[in-house]
Amino acid sequence: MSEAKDRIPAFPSSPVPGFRSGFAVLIGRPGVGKSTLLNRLVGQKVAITAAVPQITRTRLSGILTLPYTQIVFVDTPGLHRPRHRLGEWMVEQSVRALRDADVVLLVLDAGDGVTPEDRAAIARLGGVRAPALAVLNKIDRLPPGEMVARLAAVGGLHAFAGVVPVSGLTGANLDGLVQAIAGLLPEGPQYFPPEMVTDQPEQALVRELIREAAIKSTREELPYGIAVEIEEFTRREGKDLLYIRATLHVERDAHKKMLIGKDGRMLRAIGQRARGDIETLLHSRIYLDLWVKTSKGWREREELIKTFYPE
Ligand SMILES: Nc1nc2c(ncn2[C@@H]2O[C@H](COP(=O)(O)OP(=O)(O)OP(=O)(O)O)[C@@H](O)[C@H]2O)c(=O)[nH]1
Ligand SMILES: [Mg+2]
Repeated sequence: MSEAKDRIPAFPSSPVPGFRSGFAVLIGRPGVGKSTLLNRLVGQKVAITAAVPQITRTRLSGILTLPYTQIVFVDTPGLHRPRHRLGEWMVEQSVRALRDADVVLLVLDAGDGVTPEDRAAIARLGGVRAPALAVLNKIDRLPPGEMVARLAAVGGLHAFAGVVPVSGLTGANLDGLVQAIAGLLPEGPQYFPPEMVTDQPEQALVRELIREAAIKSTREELPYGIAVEIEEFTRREGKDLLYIRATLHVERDAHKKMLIGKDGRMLRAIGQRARGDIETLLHSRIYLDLWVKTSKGWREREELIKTFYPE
């Protein structure tokens, strides 16, 4: 049993004999669709996604509880070659998650073929004891008739326990994926109550939804240099209103100007976009108070990374 599991008290219930449970860790190069898959598998948006790669920054879980299994999916930042301290920290998050895996899900993009970055991600499986499934995602992008050859090519890359074609976008064959994972998990208890969908506290989900709104509203290099810090999160009694004050940190003054926009238009648009998502998530009216601050070169600064992403 891994250390992580030793710390989690088993939920007091009596699952069926032969119940299987454990951690299924999603890894792969940035942008292959790990977070989209996670959201679809647990039926709720627990991770933010975007058309640009290197979006997920921390490990986070999405929990699927079925009558015969409980799978704790662990989403990770994409495995890539880091260019700054934040990137190194992100890759460390992925590598640490791999150590606790019961099953590894190595995700590939069927539309792209196998890239050198995919090969580098697969090479990371060398030291991992847990069985690995290759998950060939985005099969909706694959021309008809190419599936068999593609599955065979992927199967030849590593001693995978299986190769499973899916689409996180359309939901195709996700049942097949869940069955393949359950078949590789050890027998074990239900670690979490069935209604629990993620290990992230509300404030972390809100922080990410604000970051996603900022990413989707901006372009070029700006999305990568944004970090969100929640400064206040209070329920205004008697008003059915949650007051959230958050600061968007950027690396340069020029970026601060861009994020605020002419007459504050950009920041207002980000706020509107985020507010809708947060209200859906929390089923509550919110007042969102956004600020922008330059935190010079924060992606190279360990102390700031730790402040923005406390463990
Ligand atoms: N066509 C298609 N697009 C998909 C599918 N799954 C994900 N995408 C798209 O791929 C892009 C990246 O998806 P993410 O889920 O953010 O990818 P990721 O692997 O989590 O990326 P990082 O967090 O940056 O490592 C988004 O634009 C998704 O909409 C799929 O099955 N089919
Ligand atoms: Mg992601």
